[in-house]
Amino acid sequence: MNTQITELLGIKYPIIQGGMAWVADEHLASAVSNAGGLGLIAGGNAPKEIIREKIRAIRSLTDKQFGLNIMLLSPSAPDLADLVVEENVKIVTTGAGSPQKYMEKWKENNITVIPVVASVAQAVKMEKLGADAVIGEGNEAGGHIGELTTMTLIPQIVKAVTIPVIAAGGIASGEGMAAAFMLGAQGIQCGTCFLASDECNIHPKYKEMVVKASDISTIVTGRSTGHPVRCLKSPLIRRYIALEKEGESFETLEQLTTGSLKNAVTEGSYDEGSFMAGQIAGLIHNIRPCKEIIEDIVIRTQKIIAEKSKQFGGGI
Ligand code: TUI
Repeated sequence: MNTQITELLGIKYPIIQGGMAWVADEHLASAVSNAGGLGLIAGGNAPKEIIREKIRAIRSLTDKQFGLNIMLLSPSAPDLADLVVEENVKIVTTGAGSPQKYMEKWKENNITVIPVVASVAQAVKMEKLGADAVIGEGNEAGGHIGELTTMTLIPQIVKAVTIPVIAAGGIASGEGMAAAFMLGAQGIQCGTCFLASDECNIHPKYKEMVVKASDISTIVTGRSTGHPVRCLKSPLIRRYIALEKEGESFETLEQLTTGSLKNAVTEGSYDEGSFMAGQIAGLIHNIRPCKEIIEDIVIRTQKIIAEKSKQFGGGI
């Protein structure tokens, strides 16, 4: 399955693991990379030295390519931007903002930069700044999201830029990957399906919530504050939504969710956790090794593309 993304990144399958803060450590990232995808360590809000250790640790777990995801809203972002250069990390993805001020330094150091974007304007801006590819993330995704769906965002970005586009948001199967290719993407990024993997070190309660989720199990908080975040429904999230409807202040709402992602990941705290996950959680029913998750997606994609081209391919 060769595409511009497998070529660019030197990987077997064009499947990138999402940069999930608190979740994506060296164990998950190395499992994805060893299975032929691109694993990423998430910087999140972690201090530089903690991430340095994770980068050094992953090198003993895989000899394949891996990357670091930098969440640009984080106070650690400037430190982590330096760290990738210091530790010779060759691939960076960014989220939740523009990496403009780091681009020159990264490009000077031959780092492949792939920003996550949620609109055409952001994608065009990233191409101008020298990004090597962009990840277009639709609002089916978990965590911090934009306005558009994957179905509408991807073809519009593909039309507007010449760099390769990776589709994210709502993809966890061959059907989803095949659809992404049809929309013009050269690869996919998946987060939610890797939450339900053996190698993911989140609390078992979090995995159970993903596996038991249905199509309507997620909800978006923070639309009123301008920080929309998609999570599985839980007591904390219901409290948040109720307060948001009452017009509660930005500060109170922010305070309510401070530390809540950590609560979900490390404690599995049903009452106080933000269990970020995408709308595709309803399709995920088992906890499996990353290798099986990835190979299933690839084989299914190949099978259905072959079937559909037989069905629709000839006779025009
Ligand atoms: O970043 C994500 N998803 C995330 S980050 C995160 S940690 C967090 N926790 C609590 C509150 C907020 C964040 C959880 N999930 N996805 C990538 C993504 N990036 N989605 C949307 C964007 C984005 C948004 C605005 C990218 C760029 C942008 O603006 C660029 C510009 O030009 O200003």
